[in-house]
Amino acid sequence: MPYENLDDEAVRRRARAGRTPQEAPDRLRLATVDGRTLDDKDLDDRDLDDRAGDDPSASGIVKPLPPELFVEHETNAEMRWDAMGDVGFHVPNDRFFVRNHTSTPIVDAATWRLRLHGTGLSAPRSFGYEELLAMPSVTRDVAIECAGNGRSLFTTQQHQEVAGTPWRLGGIGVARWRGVPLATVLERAGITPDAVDVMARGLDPAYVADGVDHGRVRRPIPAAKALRDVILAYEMNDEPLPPDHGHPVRLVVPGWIGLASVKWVGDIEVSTSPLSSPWNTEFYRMFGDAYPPQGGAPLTTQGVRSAFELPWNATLVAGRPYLLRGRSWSGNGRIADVEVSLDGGATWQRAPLRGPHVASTWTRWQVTWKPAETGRHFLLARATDETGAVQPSHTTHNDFGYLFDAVVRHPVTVVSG
Ligand SMILES: Nc1nc2c(c(=O)[nH]1)N[C@H]1C(S)=C(S)[C@@H](COP(=O)(O)O)O[C@H]1N2
Ligand SMILES: [Mo]
Repeated sequence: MPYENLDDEAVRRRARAGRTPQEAPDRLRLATVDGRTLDDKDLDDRDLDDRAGDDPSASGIVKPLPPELFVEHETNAEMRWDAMGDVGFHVPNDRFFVRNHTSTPIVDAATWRLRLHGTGLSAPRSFGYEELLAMPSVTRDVAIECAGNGRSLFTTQQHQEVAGTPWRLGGIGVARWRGVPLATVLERAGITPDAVDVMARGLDPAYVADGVDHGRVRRPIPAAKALRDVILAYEMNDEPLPPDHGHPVRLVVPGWIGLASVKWVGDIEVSTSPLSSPWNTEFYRMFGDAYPPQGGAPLTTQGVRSAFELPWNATLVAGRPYLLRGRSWSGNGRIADVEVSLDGGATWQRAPLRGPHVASTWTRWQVTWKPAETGRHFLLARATDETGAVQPSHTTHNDFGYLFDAVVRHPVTVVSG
């Protein structure tokens, strides 16, 4: 018997076509097994949807941000997980989340140059766009995820205060990136054996917060990581990098917090002594009661996380079979195992994994569920990665709400048919 497929593309298209932009953010539709549709309840924590307003330029993001695909948070836009159902392994460019400290700059590739400098090079060197395109390229599927992804769950699930963009779980995407290995460019620029740090800097406007000018976004990574698997990407999902994602060239740093993947790279400093910036001293470290006063070590890899491809507080009908789908990922490597609980954590079942199963991306899974009892339920997914790291039931608090990796309690409401 065919299970209700919440991902059915045709159903979702019809649902979207029936909605006006105004009502779209809060009214989501699920198909039922016999093809009828059903209005979903409003999001119960709508105040998280910190929309920048109707002016498309207010966010500083260039691409359209239709509310059925994105939730805007000031200069940022998160992907809606419930819109991932009709999407395959890669997130299309027009749906990929955007995290901008300021605004998307328009950079002309024809006049752009990548400048390399610093004590860790035999001499300064620069490259043009066409020169990069002519170098041997690599193509690789990699997830980019914001260190703050899941931040709002510190508040909604653990009742703790945190500062920063209130992402739910949509601050992640997987794309196919093509570009030049950073190692190739560093070697052509004559990186010295004693180089320790490599710091790319963006061409977007300087980041000013609370009256302090922090300069342009930049953050060092160890030379060993830069030489291992970092890509200077100029293509995203077989298209030239779009403006919002770093045109003409960005870093893609597999497994690491999204911040490391600097967009709109203008210059790269290579140094024989450790480099620092506000992004590895003041931000993107753990501060709070559980951490030393100067903060924990600068953040590097992402943790283990899972999400259901469902509206938050979806409405389902008792007695009908549903196919529940989701994805899990880890900065440490492949996902080894996913367990799902459909009764708020009382019992768990293994969720069969489906599709590609590649490190530094996500793994898709699915379970079937025929809800019996009406009322509010919590769906939980708990992933384990190949290093044995498993999602905890609680994440230790930190002031900026980074790296929320706890099992998420996804609310759904079951109504009688
Ligand atoms: N130059 C520059 N690079 C940047 C940022 C930025 O604001 N400016 N944001 C970083 C952060 S915090 C994240 S999570 C990723 C987001 O990449 P995306 O917008 O392509 O999804 O870009 C990173 N690179
Ligand atoms: Mo981020």
